[in-house]
Amino acid sequence: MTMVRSACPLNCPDGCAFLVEKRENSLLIKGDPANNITKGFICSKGQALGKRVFSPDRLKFPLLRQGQRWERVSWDQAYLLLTEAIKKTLDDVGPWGIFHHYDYGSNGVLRELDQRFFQALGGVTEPRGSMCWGAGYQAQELDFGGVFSNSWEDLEDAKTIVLWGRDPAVTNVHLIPHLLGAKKRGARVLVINPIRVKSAEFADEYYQVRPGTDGALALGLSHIILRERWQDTLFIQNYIQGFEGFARRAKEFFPEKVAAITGVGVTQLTQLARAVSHAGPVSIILGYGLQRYIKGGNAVRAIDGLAAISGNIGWAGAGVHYAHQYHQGKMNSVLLPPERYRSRTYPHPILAEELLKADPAIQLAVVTRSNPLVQQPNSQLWRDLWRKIPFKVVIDTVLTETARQSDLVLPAATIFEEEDLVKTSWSPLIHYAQKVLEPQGEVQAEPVIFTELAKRLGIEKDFPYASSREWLEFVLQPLSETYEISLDKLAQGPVYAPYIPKVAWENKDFKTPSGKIELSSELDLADLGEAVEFPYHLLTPHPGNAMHSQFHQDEGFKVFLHPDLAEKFRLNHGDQAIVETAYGQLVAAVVLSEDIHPETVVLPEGTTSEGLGVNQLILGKCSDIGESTCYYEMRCQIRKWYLD
Ligand SMILES: Nc1nc2c(c(=O)[nH]1)N[C@H]1C(S)=C(S)[C@@H](COP(=O)(O)OP(=O)(O)OC[C@H]3O[C@@H](n4cnc5c(=O)[nH]c(N)nc54)[C@H](O)[C@@H]3O)O[C@H]1N2
Ligand SMILES: Nc1nc2c(c(=O)[nH]1)N[C@H]1C(S)=C(S)[C@@H](COP(=O)(O)OP(=O)(O)OC[C@H]3O[C@@H](n4cnc5c(=O)[nH]c(N)nc54)[C@H](O)[C@@H]3O)O[C@H]1N2
Ligand code: SF4
Ligand SMILES: [Mo]
Repeated sequence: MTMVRSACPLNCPDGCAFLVEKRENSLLIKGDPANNITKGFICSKGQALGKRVFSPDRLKFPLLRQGQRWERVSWDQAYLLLTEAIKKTLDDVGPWGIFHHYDYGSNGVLRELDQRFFQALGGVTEPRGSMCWGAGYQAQELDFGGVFSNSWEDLEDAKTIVLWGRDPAVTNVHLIPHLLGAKKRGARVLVINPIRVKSAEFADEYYQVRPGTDGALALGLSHIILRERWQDTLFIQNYIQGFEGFARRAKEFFPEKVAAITGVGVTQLTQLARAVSHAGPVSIILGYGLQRYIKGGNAVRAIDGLAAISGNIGWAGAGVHYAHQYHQGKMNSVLLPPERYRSRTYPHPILAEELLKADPAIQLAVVTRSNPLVQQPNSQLWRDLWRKIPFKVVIDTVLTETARQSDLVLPAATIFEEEDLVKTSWSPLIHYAQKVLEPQGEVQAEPVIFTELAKRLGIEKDFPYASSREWLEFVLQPLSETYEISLDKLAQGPVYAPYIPKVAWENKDFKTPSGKIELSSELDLADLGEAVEFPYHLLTPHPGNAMHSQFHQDEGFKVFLHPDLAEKFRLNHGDQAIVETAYGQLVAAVVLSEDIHPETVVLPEGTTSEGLGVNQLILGKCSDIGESTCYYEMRCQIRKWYLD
């Protein structure tokens, strides 16, 4: 049987190398055993992608809503309906009357042609900021002038590895062999998380921090390091701007005060400060969880500062690993240059609220590679918005909840039905995902959909390529000219991008205005205050066997509670509990776990088969930096559900 090379398109840091075998009515997907990162292993979500191609949920034909039911329509009818809606909106109020919502439901580079299409219309209404990582991302841009991390193999040079708000055993499994490799070579792994997460099983130390207090923790550790003169003075002199201000701020964070804020005891704080300053090189692997708070950007800046004053930036085995942007500018982008269009943008966290009062009002919404009615905060407001917008169109591979509430649904090809390139912001690999099988039913590849729409609207000159192959050659052109990385070469297997160094910032050429690491003196950190009505922190982290709303949790919601907290409310394992916030409530089955912080309620995100998600509990709020969504800045109350 022939195996075709492909790659995982899911929004996951690992970007696995797939070998795919086409069978009758199924695809067998294996991790490439020869690939140094994938190492022959893929997770259940990757395996499920093969089943999804043929699943009964799969969208195969364009569908038009007719009252309460869906009617199958031809592509010609679908294109006509959508282009008429676009033309009418352009005539009535101009391009800002069109709303385009997209996120990263697929890592394929040609999936970004959706944005190009709306840019070619002159720029429509779209989100800005982030549903995901924006606060930390922009924090690192302020501190270092860019977001870069040492390579995965480099972890084996680390002596201490801090998994700070990240649980690679769930969200980044291919990092685990590198962590275990480092351990074998004598490194110690420390975990800082309000939950004793799965990765804590192989860690040497676990620090249970109160949610939202990592900034205070980092400044408290900096306080001890500076008080004990454990800092790296030479590194500070040469490479840091703003050290005095940072030190002044850290001085306010006495260990006793920090212990009260974070819940991490003074002895543990000293132990941690000693590890960061004495047991280097230290690699801090940051998750995105700790920046999903109102002061999340400043928290990441405080952690960057801690790493910097202890001299842990720019060396083998060191660094604050958040993500990497090495691919940026290396390939041709399918987006149009910014001077070609003028969009109207609103921040992700308050998008629904802003769109409800936008002038001109939204007449047409188009959703691609995302499921905002489930994944955005303020679910109820999104439903209000959806009812108000006259015509809504979704392009997806399955009938999502957003699609179910829309008017026209266009079926998109999966990664296996049309070729694409895949890269991620963690992995160093560039993959060529080749076509494995003909599209199911009448599904169309997105390059075809947007080219057809462009032709019908007279903007075809911005869609000059006749096939995905030609688009991919355009994207790869700089790489094939400089490094001979062509599609033919990638067809032999993924390539380790030659421009990605092992060590980030090795030359200490920080891209900030001063050329140095720029620390802030005004770090504005969380003030937890008293929350009487809703006393518990509500965390809605990523689910183990699902990717956000993809791959349903048929058994319904589960809420994880510390037994001490459960006892207060006479809740036992398996009971139904009502989780209530200032925004909404839902019912979930109780799971008791000693691993959870006792003041914290954990309700992993995902969706039920009815299309409900945890964001019916979450109010959208903007982070301090980066206009990111503060999903975890939420308090709740719990009680028993007595009705059976
Ligand atoms: N299985 C699975 N894997 C995924 C995804 C998925 O949905 N499912 N999603 C992918 C995507 S889009 C992303 S962005 C990444 C995200 O990957 P991660 O950043 O690793 O995952 P998250 O679930 O977002 O949250 C990370 C961790 O933050 C912790 N946390 C929450 N609040 C705090 C806090 O205040 N302080 C500290 N120190 N820790 C805190 C949570 O307990 C959780 O363990 O995962 C990717 N991988
Ligand atoms: N409460 C809470 N909410 C959260 C988070 C949290 O931790 N807690 N995490 C946030 C984070 S980190 C993220 S990244 C967002 C994710 O938000 P979304 O990206 O909206 O989440 P998904 O459920 O993964 O939806 C992606 C959609 O893309 C579709 N898709 C897949 N491939 C293709 C393709 O090739 N073409 C097209 N057109 N569609 C495709 C999938 O079928 C799916 O419906 O959610 C955020 N929401
Ligand atoms: S979701 Fe991540 S770990 Fe799973 S197969 Fe895809 S890239 Fe690999
Ligand atoms: Mo994300």
